[in-house]
Amino acid sequence: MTGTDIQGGTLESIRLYSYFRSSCAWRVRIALAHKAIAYELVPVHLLRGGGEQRSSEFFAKNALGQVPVLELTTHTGEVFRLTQSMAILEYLEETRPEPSLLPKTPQLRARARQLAEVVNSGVQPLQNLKLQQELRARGLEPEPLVRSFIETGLTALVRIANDSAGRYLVGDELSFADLFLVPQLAIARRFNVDLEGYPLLLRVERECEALDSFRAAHPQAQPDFEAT
Ligand SMILES: N[C@@H](CCC(=O)N[C@@H](CS)C(=O)NCC(=O)O)C(=O)O
Repeated sequence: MTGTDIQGGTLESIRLYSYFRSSCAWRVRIALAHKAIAYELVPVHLLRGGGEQRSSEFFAKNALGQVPVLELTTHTGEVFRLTQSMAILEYLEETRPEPSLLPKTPQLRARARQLAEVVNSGVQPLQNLKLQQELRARGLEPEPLVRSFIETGLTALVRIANDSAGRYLVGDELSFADLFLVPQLAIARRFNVDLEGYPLLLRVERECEALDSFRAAHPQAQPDFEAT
C-alpha cells in the first residue's frame, strides 16, 4: 500500500478498535497519544451480548476475536488492518519515529522489547478474558491462578529492569516497556496482587502517569469507560 502509511498523509482515517479496560488496546492508545497521531476510537464491548469481539463482523477484522485492531483507510477506500499490539507499536514507531518509543542503542532497544514481551507473551495470554471464561466453564475459579501468573511476570520484570531502569524501565526515556507495564499493573490490581512488593514498578508507574499521553490513554478517559 504505497503512500498509505501514517507518515504518507494520504489517509482518510485511522481507526482503533478498542475496549476501555483492554490492556492491549491501552498500550496502543498510549503510543498514539505519545506520537500525537489523531485517530477515531471505535469501542468494542468485550462483555456485552457475549462479546462484540466474537461477532462475525469483528472476526472479519481480527480472526482471533481480540482488540486492538488498527485500521488505516485511504481516500480511495483501500484498507490496511493490523492486529497484535506489538506489531502495531512497531509499525507506529517505523512510520512516525519521533518522538521515539525505543532507546537509541541496539542493546537497550532489545532490552525494552524483552521487557515488553515478558508482559505480552509471558503474562497477558494467561490472564485474558477468553481463558478466564473457559476456566469458569470448567468449574475453576481463575483468580488465584491468574494472580500467581501475574506475580511471576512482575517478579521477572523487576529482575530484568533492576539493571536497566532509570526514570523509566529502560533508562530515562519512555519505551515500549513502560507502555506494557502500566496497563499490566492495572490488571494486577483487579486480581488483587499486592503491589507493595514491587516498588520499582510502582515508581515507574508514577512517572508514566504524570505524562499527558498516559492520561489521555487511561481507561477513565475513554468514551466507552464504565465505572464497574
Ligand atoms: N497478543 C494480542 C492479544 C490481544 C488480546 O488478548 N486482547 C484481549 C484484550 S487485552 C481481548 O480482546 N480479549 C477478548 C477475548 O478474550 O475474548 C495483542 O497484543 O494485541
